[in-house]
Amino acid sequence: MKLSDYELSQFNKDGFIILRRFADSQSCERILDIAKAHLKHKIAPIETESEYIGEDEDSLRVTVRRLRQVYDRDIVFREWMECDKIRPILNQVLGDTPMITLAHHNSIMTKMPHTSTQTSWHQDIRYWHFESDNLVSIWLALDDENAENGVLEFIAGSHKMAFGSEQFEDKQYFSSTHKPNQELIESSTQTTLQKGDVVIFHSKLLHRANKNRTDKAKISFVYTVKGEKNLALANSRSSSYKEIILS
Ligand SMILES: O=C(O)CCC(=O)C(=O)O
Repeated sequence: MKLSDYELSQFNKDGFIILRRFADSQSCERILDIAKAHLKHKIAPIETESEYIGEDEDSLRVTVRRLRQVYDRDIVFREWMECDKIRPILNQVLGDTPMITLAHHNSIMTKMPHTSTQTSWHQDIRYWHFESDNLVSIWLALDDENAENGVLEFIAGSHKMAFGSEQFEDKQYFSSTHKPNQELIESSTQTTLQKGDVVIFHSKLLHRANKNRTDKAKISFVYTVKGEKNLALANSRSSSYKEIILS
């Protein structure tokens, strides 16, 4: 499967593209079953909400924000990340042979009802260390995602914009109180995803997500690929994990 010239130009312009019903329902269910078992037992390595927001949390009521390092957890996760169907599309958007980097997004991402927090505007590349920004993340909706349960929101075209350091606050979040940012934020797009939809988005694209205001956990899969020629910088976190070529 490949993107049409129009779809590719839309990706290049907007910095993201949605592939509707890309994964079948059975594959989503298989991933969900394993993910739920790992979430239930809080199997390490995990990121918790308290780590993420920098607050203490009652250890008995830890909210898992993401299961990390899923590639090495189960064949079901690996099969999704290495699936043949998406490789030609990744090749097109990267203009290079895709290579999975296990250092960063390699996760089952959760939004637990009420206890998960919102994620503020940010670019994923802020803590990543590569020679260039030629990386994309692949988000798979394992169930429906919408405004109520904290679907991703994007600022289309922001992957091509140059920003000054004054536009960011602590932890390199794009400030929503800085006046010149506000017009851009108002132009943001909120997606609606159904089970099996995939979003591919650029590592510099500004995005955010709300809390989950429903009573059901939202569980998604996200992993990152880079162009093969885009090398991770030596002695950084980005270079300290395995990479898998998707030729
Ligand atoms: O689901 C969310 O809260 C967004 C996650 C996200 O953007 C990230 O971890 O980079």
